[in-house]
Amino acid sequence: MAGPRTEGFSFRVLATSGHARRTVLTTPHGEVDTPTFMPVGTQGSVKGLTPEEVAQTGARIVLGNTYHLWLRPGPDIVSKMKGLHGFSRWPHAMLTDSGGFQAFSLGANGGKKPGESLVKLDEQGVTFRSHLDGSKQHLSPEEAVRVQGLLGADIQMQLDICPPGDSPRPVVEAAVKQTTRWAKRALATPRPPKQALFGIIQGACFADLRRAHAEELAALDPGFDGLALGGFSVGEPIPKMYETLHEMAHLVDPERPRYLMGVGTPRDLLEGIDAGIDMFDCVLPTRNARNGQALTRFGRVVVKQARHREDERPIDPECTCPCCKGGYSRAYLRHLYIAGEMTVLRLLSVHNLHFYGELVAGARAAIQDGTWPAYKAAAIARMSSGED
Ligand code: PRF
Ligand code: ZN
Repeated sequence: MAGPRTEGFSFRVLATSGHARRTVLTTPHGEVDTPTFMPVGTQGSVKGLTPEEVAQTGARIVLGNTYHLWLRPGPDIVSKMKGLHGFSRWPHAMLTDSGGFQAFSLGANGGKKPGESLVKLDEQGVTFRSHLDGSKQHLSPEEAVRVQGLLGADIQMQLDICPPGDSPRPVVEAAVKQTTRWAKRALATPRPPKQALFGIIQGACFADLRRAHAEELAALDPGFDGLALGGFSVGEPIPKMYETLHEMAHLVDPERPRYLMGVGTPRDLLEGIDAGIDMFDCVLPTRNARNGQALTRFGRVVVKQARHREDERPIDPECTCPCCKGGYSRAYLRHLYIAGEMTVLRLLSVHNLHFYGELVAGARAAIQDGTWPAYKAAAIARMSSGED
């Protein structure tokens, strides 16, 4: 078996319930209790919030994006400013995504002429045009490690290939093989000490490809510090994602953290945890907040709706977040939203991240005290009750 890997990191499983796990991931910037949710700070900031506000939602690890920070302000500036931790003043753990996935989704809009083919893939890496100024950029597995080294997060992700959710099997097989070749190159590239590296399993909804890829990546030596599942929530039917997760996530090396990338809704988190996932990230809670949507134990509250015009209740009377506990009424939040005041976007972001934080904290407690199946069932039933 591949031995323990990066200095400053350790991983312990404290309790299990079925495939669900309660674990602790130790990083140079503190311990992360899992299952955990990582708020997304794409450009070095969780949109609208200060690091203190993010930490108050219960988050102890956030995600940054290599793609964005590489293009602006550039890794050399971030490095000179004491890395992403020093630059952004986030004191807890941090992970950066490798950039390939964002190059595919954003670089696709970076060209000067509409319809121009903008993202090119070859053995070396990904060539794309910056969505900021159209300039040509190239990202290789080695460059992704180098840039993430300068950014200095606790955890790096390898460069990978994420095919669209409806890709035929041969396309997915090619993406898996390419991702393995890049995994080896990423592991062979020197990186700063005390910086972990996670591998990424692809394979879309072909459970057999996923299982084989998980084994192949887990067998690499020197090994990855964690294994992620990429390529989910990219257009495939949601029940298919759940089915595939349940068929393979628990088979990913149990001695390493398992991270489901870019997923998802509260229901997705519950299903992912049940399948054996430890870590999640998604823009959904913060992006929906900025679109005026609060996520609650009872489902969504769309703040701009006329039915909230004279509603004195907070978003969720039982929520302990600064927005709900602070007594801000739905009527006031609706007014702010319609008037275009940014305060409401901050308040809803705080509420949504707090809700996600409570959801995973509740899952941790339930796994530990043996009530996980009941916790999951009750949370799902409540969310779909539509009651508010
Ligand atoms: N790969 C990487 N980042 C990602 C994904 C992926 O497949 C996804 C897919 N849900 C989100 N973010 N590197
Ligand atoms: Zn709240």
